[in-house]
Amino acid sequence: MTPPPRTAPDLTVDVHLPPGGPLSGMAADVRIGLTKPFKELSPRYFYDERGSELFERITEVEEYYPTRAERAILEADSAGIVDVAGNPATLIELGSGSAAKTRVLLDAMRDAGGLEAYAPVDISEEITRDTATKVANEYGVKVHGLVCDFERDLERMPLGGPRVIALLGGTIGNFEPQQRASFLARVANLLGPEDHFLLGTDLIKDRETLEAAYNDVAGVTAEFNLNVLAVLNATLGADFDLEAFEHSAFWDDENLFVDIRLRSLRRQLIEISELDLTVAFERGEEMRTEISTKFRRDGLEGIYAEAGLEMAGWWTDPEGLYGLSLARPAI
Ligand code: SAH
Ligand code: AVI
Repeated sequence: MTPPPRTAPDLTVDVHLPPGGPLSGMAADVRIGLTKPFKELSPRYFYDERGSELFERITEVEEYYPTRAERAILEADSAGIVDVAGNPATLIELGSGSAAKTRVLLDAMRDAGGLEAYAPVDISEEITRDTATKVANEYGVKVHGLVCDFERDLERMPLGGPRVIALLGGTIGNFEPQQRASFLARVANLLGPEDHFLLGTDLIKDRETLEAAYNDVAGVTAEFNLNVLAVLNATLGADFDLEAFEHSAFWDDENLFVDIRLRSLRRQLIEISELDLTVAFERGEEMRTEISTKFRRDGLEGIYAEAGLEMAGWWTDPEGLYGLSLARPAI
C-alpha cells in the first residue's frame, strides 16, 4: 500500500538583521560601553552560535535552577495558562533559543484545540532556523521564524490572534529598568483585546542560591561570560586575551540583580581595529556584561501597571523559586 502523502511543513524564516549581519549594529554600542568610566557590554552579544550552545549547557548545570523551575510550572500549569489566555491560536516567543520548554506550552495549546501557529523570534540565526524546522515537523502547524533583535523589531511580530507573546527563561531580568519599562509599554501597545503576554521571572531568594546559580562549579557560566570577548574579537577585530579576564557574579541586594562582570587580571591595552579604538584596563578593573534581575510578585504587578498592563494570572513552582505570569492590557 502506498503511504499517505507527507505534506511539506508550513515553514518560513525571515531574517531582519541590519546589512552586515546580526552584530553589525554593535559597533556604536560597544564603543559607548567601553569608553564609559565603568565599562559595560550588552548581554545581547553573548549569543553567537557558541554562546547559544553555552547557554544550553548552563540550563543543565545543577546550580542553575531557573530552567528546571520554569519547566516544572509549565508542566503543572500549562493547561491553566492556556485557559486564562482564552485558548490562543498563535504563540510568539521572544528569545526562543532552543524552545525546549516551549513544547510543553505548545502541547497544551494543541490539546485545547487552539494551536494554529508558532513564531520563534531570536537574534541567533542558527538556533532559530533549527527550532523553527523542528517545531514545524513536530507539530504540523504554521511556523514563522523571525531572526531579529526583538527590542528593535518588536512591532514586526506576526498578527493573527488570539495571540500569546511569550518571553520565557527570565530574559526580562537581563534588561536595565528603563529599557524594561519601555519594552513592556511597547508590548502593551502591541496587544489586541484578546492577546496576552506570558512572562517568566526568576524570584528573589537567598544570596547563596542566587550566587551559586551564576558561579557553577563546572565553570560553564564563566565560559559563557568570557565568550562575549571572543564575539568582540571575531566581529570587531578586537584582540582580547580570554585568559587575561575572569568571571565574577554577585547578588546586589539593593538593585535586586545578580551583577555579572569580567575582571581584568592585569593592566592591559585592548585594540579594537574595526572601531579604531584602544581600551585600557587596570589590573582588577571590572566590566559589566549582564545583569539578571530577580522579582517579587507585588513588584512585578507595579511594573506591569506602569506599562499599561495588568496581571491576569500568576503561577509558581512548589519551591517558590520562579514565577510565570500572564498579563493583558489594563482597562
Ligand atoms: N527562552 C529560552 C532561551 C533564553 S536565553 C529559555 O528560556 O531557555 C536568551 C535568548 O534570548 C537567547 O536565545 C538569545 O539569543 C535571545 N536574545 C537575547 N537578546 C535578544 C534580543 N535583543 N533580540 C532577540 N533575541 C535575543
Ligand atoms: C537568559 N538569561 C535569563 C540568563 C539569566 O539567568 O539571566 C542568562 C545567564 N547568564 C548567566 N547565566 C545565565
